Amino acid sequence: MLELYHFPNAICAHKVRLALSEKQLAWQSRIVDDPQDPAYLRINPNGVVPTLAHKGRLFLESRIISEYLDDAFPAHPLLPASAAGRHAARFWSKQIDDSLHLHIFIITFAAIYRERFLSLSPEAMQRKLAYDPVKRRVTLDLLEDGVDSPWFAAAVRRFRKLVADVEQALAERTWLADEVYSLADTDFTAYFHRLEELGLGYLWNDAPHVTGWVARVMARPSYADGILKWLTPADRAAAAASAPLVAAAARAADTVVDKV
Ligand SMILES: N[C@@H](CCC(=O)N[C@@H](CS)C(=O)NCC(=O)O)C(=O)O
Repeated sequence: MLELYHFPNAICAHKVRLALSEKQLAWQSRIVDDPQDPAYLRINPNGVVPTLAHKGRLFLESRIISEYLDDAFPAHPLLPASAAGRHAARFWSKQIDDSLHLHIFIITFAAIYRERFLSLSPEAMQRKLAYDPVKRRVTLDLLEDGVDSPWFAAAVRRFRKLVADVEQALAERTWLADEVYSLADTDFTAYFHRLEELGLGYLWNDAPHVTGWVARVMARPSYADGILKWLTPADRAAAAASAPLVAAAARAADTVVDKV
């Protein structure tokens, strides 16, 4: 039996649950309350979700968990058949690990998690701060300045570039990597969902191919199954409450030019 250790509303978990749903796999949900709990750290020493358990082994890292699922369960393939198509799918998803994950963290933290962090005791806050020194610095800056932080402005501009790249790709093919739906589409569904729920859907107002793709991925049963059904009323309310402020800050940030 497949077991997924996850948070209901973590973007990395959205990615894997979308893949599980697209592949029509049965799995057992293991919700992680505290990723720093020693018992969980024995499962995932990085103290993050998701973790997949299968046949007595543990699999870390959302992108390659989804690839593992595709390798282990060939039905309903989620990588294109051609070598070029597989490269294209990996090219998109690699960008998440290279930079987009940090940028979506910046936007989500400024929008939602900052308030929760600020209400923690100093000890609890220390415990939750990332070990990674760069992410720690970014988090401290966001705690200080929220959406006024230059990190927030940089993240918005990174997503503006992503939308332009996706628009160009979708002018040439039906799905992100190829003519077939792939892991690039599952991974980016999670990102576009997060951008939209936090008020940044305006980024693709003038991008008709992106707008069409967003509508198509969100119409797939996997979107409801992998993302929507896991959101609590509190998650939805927090996103809805912050979206207008985030959207206004993002529109302002979009016009700022980085100093060199
Ligand atoms: N590269 C990792 C990143 C994992 C990650 O950062 N997960 C976040 C949620 S998306 C997490 O668990 N953060 C710890 C926390 O929120 O306490 C992956 O893709 O699996």
